[in-house]
Amino acid sequence: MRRLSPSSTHYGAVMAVVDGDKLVGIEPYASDIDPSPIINSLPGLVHSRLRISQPMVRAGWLAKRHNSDTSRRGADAFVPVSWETALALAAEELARVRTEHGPESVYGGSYGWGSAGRLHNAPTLLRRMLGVTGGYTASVNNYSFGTALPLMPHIIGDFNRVLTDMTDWRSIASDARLVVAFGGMPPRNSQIASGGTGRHQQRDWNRRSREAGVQFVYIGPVRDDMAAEAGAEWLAPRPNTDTAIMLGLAHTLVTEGLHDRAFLDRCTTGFDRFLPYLMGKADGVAKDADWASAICGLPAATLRDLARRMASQRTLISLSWSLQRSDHGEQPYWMGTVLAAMLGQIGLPGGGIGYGYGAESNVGSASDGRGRARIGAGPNPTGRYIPVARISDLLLNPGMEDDYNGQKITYPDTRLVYWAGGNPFHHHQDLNRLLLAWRKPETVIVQEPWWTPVARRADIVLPATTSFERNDIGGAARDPFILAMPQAIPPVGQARSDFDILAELSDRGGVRETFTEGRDEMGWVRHFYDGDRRAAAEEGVELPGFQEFWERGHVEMPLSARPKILLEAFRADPGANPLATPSGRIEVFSDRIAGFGYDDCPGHPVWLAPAEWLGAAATDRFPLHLISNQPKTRLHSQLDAGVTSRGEKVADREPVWIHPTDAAARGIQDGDVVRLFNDRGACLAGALVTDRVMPGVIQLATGAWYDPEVPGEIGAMCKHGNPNVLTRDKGTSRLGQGPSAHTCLVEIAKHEGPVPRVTAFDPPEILDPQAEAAE
Ligand SMILES: Nc1nc2c(c(=O)[nH]1)N[C@H]1C(S)=C(S)[C@@H](COP(=O)(O)OP(=O)(O)OC[C@H]3O[C@@H](n4cnc5c(=O)[nH]c(N)nc54)[C@H](O)[C@@H]3O)O[C@H]1N2
Ligand SMILES: Nc1nc2c(c(=O)[nH]1)N[C@H]1C(S)=C(S)[C@@H](COP(=O)(O)OP(=O)(O)OC[C@H]3O[C@@H](n4cnc5c(=O)[nH]c(N)nc54)[C@H](O)[C@@H]3O)O[C@H]1N2
Ligand SMILES: [Mo]
Repeated sequence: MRRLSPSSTHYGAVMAVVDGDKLVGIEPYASDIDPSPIINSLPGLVHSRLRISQPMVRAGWLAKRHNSDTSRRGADAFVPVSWETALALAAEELARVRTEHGPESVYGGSYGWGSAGRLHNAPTLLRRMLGVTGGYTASVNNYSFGTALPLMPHIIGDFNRVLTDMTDWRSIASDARLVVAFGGMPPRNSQIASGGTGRHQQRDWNRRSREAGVQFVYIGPVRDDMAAEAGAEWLAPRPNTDTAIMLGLAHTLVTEGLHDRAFLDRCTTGFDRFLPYLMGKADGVAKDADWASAICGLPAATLRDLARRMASQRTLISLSWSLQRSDHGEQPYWMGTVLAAMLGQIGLPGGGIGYGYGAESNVGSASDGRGRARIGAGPNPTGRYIPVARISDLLLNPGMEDDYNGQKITYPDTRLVYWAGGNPFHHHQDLNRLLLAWRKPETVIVQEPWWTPVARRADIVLPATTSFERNDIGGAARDPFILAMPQAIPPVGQARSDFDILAELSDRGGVRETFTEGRDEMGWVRHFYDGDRRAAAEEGVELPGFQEFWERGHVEMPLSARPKILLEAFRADPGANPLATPSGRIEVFSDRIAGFGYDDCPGHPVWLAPAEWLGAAATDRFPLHLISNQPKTRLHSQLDAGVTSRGEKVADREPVWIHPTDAAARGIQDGDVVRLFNDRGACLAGALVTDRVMPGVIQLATGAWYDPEVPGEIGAMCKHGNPNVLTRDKGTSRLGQGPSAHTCLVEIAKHEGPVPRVTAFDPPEILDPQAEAAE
């Protein structure tokens, strides 16, 4: 007998189709006008030979424990063990490392998206367990907007607050005339919301805005990064030159008297200290449209014309998050904000600036997503942390001091790494460097549902359930839906929920109650819903009781009557409604940043040539700029083995988009297996020849499961197409220390000789426990 059970995923709210103990199908929510095809991968993967059937220990580690040969991670076979054994080993190792080396030698920064659900958020639960059992080294910020988070409080205020307050689509459709989108609003990216949504509406808003007369100008290297519905003009500059473009636009505004002096005087500080740089008084170089044109490759006339168009009508500047995931990624965010301030439309309906429209479905949403109580990490007794993308630096350089946002941080000596709900062998840059760093810890524990690249590189592997195998509650920030996630099927194999596993480890540390606060799974789910309900009541919205919600599967919160307009109150009265910046205004010049004394992020926005770009000397060896953007067919590396992702592979590999001119110059044809390489690494991919990517740029989306020809060997070629073997592992600057993946030069060639089989989707070798015991 088939039945339907509501649930939520980052790809959207779903109805699980269940037959007996099995998930046999998946359907989008009836309310979803543009459901994601990614959900179709779920049934096949929830029951799959890639699920980790029971706790496992790497054979070499089982034999020698913390004295094992750590270069065998990824190469050794695994030995199945009982939960008792696995949990005892994990608890003993945590205790040993903390006693011998101190709690800061445990790295629990464990970044990653895990699954939807406000209780079983694996990285948060892990921190909670590590916090109550003695402490650890944490991470701050994220990979998504990891530069904006430390930067923007100096410039405009708390960035999470800005995202919540951003001018919503209703205001854009009704009042904007021109939207200039640096980095686009990729429709594929807006199919995701962390926590899930009952309605994907980005494409619809693009269409409605266009029908209302809004013109879109899209500035970026890949045509598909603006929905066809927007009918945008496409300008394709060299990647990573946005700051130069913005400076060029700003220069035209000043020379033609089009900047809003009154707004700058009233709402910003430091413009006069920036102006000499812009006009060339400071360094003899006027940052005019001709100067910008020589850097970005767009005609100077196009830039001048665009500046005039922006000044003559209600204009919104949109900056994609991708812009700040590049070398000196602080600069386009700062300069974009300054450019918007010069236009003087910040705080007006449909005008000003926004960050990340299209990056997720809930950015620019009309909902403020009130409530949304969720599990917390709790305090960390050590107080130690790293900026999240500095993971390899941490492991490789114990004791080293580094700069971060005006502070000095010292890297602890990491002996144990515990990862839950993330995949660093997907998300981190320069995987060969990570591979070397990964040899440093004596013990690696990974908590995962599947045999992902990181699970294969662990010593102790703890199998986690998926959302369908436990109870939870979903719903994204800034999204109107609160989503019930009742358990649909029993756990697959011996998997246990993230909450359960970490409660057990807390128990072994003698602090179960501190971890659980006396609540079980359903106790927490009810607690969160009650929190949502109370928060709603304070706003005058009455939500149904828990039982009714749980049976119905969701509630949808009403939207505010008036559209949100970013910094509206500030604009109206900056004295009464100051920003959370040092001056209370938008900081064109920041004394605080200038005071840090960083040459890679001085006191006002500047053009700093990226380490790698199409204007660099290194293009003689590596002439193509690699854009490793978010994949259309999966979420990062999640569900790469599923039907939706595999359906779009080319010759079993990740498709690399290459312009016909670049392909022809290398004798590459559509469907060929090609090799991408630079000094950091190499991978194979499947060529997709298309003019949807500009000449000189290739696109290889992130997330193909890392699949080295020789597992464990540093520098081994990835057979499958993981771009992070090519990307650069360097912080954006000493200020943000964010990831800079979008700054990367490569070369590409047709692969010669036999084509190796992709083995990433074969589970690792699993030994017979009996045989091991007899040895
Ligand atoms: N080159 C390049 N690299 C990038 C980026 C880029 O633009 N270019 N973008 C970066 C960005 S913005 C991000 S956010 C990161 C994303 O990086 P990650 O968030 O690390 O990537 P995911 O593939 O989502 O990893 C989540 C892992 O959690 C596991 N998982 C799923 N559900 C559960 C669960 O219920 N419990 C447990 N324990 N585990 C679960 C999944 O199987 C998966 O292995 O990647 C970054 N990497
Ligand atoms: N389907 C799907 N959606 C996702 C995700 C996913 O994995 N799959 N991941 C989610 C996550 S975690 C995040 S953080 C967001 C990220 O959202 P974004 O940061 O917007 O994502 P990207 O896909 O990295 O980049 C978007 C586009 O920016 C353009 N771009 C790159 N570099 C430059 C540049 O220097 N200048 C200009 N002008 N343009 C540039 C490229 O055309 C690129 O495709 O997406 C989310 N949405
Ligand atoms: Mo992200």
